[in-house]
Amino acid sequence: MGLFDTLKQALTKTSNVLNTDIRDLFKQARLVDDEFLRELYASLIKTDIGTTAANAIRDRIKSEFRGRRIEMQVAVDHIKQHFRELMAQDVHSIQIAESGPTVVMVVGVNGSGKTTSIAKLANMFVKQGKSVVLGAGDTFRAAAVQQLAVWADRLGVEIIKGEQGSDPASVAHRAVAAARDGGKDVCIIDTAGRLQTQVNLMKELEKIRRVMTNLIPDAPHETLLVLDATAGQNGVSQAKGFSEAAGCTGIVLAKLDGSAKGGVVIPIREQFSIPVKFIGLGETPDDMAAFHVDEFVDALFSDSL
Ligand SMILES: Nc1nc2c(ncn2[C@@H]2O[C@H](COP(=O)(O)OP(=O)(O)O)[C@@H](O)[C@H]2O)c(=O)[nH]1
Ligand SMILES: [Mg+2]
Repeated sequence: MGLFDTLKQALTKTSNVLNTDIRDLFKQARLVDDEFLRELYASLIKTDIGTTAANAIRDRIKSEFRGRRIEMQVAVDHIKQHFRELMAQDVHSIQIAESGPTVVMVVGVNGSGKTTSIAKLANMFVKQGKSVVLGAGDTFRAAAVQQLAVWADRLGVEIIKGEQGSDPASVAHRAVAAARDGGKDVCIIDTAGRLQTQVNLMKELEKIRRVMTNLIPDAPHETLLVLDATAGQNGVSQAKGFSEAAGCTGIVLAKLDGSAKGGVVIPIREQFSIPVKFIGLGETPDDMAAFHVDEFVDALFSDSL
């Protein structure tokens, strides 16, 4: 299956909502009146694009077409164009270190998809011919270390672990040192889930960063915030505070395949100054794609093209 088909399949839940509603809206060419605009707004809102964006799209369709009959294809093309504008960003990959290993730290709340996303990133780097060291910095739960160890084994990459309950900063230190001293290309550090309100855990993140910087002055080169797309708009604003506090440089939007709320990319793009770098499309290491706005919008509306 090609990447676009994978993306399209992963976005089925969201695109079903959009396309079913849109097809229903346009059983025949529709007069753009208040009723039509209300229905359009309601279907947009279901995908979690947020009220600001849904209002903006409705108002633009209103000002362009009010009182006229509109064909579905014309309306879809306009809506897609609005989506593209609201999501607009360049494609971003991982920022690579100028010399020495690239250090990537992965943060977010519990269960958002951090460890799985690390397996996907490691897989991507291995396929690029790069050597990878993982740091099992979620020392809270033995199962978390085990989960990462299983991925490391399957992907054939090195892993640095600590005892359960040990200092995650010390694991991060050993992992970054192993990558530097072993001449590895990439070091990815897992962390325990946390909330911005957990002051000690936020201080712990700072400590993890500090030990990395002590070893490699410009590390971490990338701090990825993993967000769970099934949560939709809930939590986007809290995540923004977290992202700023943790110095995040990019977003991984995981679990898009399980979500009908794929429109959440819009409030994420509205509220975050950092780009969406990758999207999670399933549970295996291959189920990740770089985030391309045009491709994403095409996949969302693929059934009504
Ligand atoms: N369907 C789907 N499941 C995912 C994705 N990413 C993670 N998961 C699942 O979400 C659950 C939590 O993921 P995990 O990586 O352990 O989250 P963590 O607590 O943030 O490390 C696991 O069951 C993963 O298999 C994704 O992109 N799609
Ligand atoms: Mg984890």
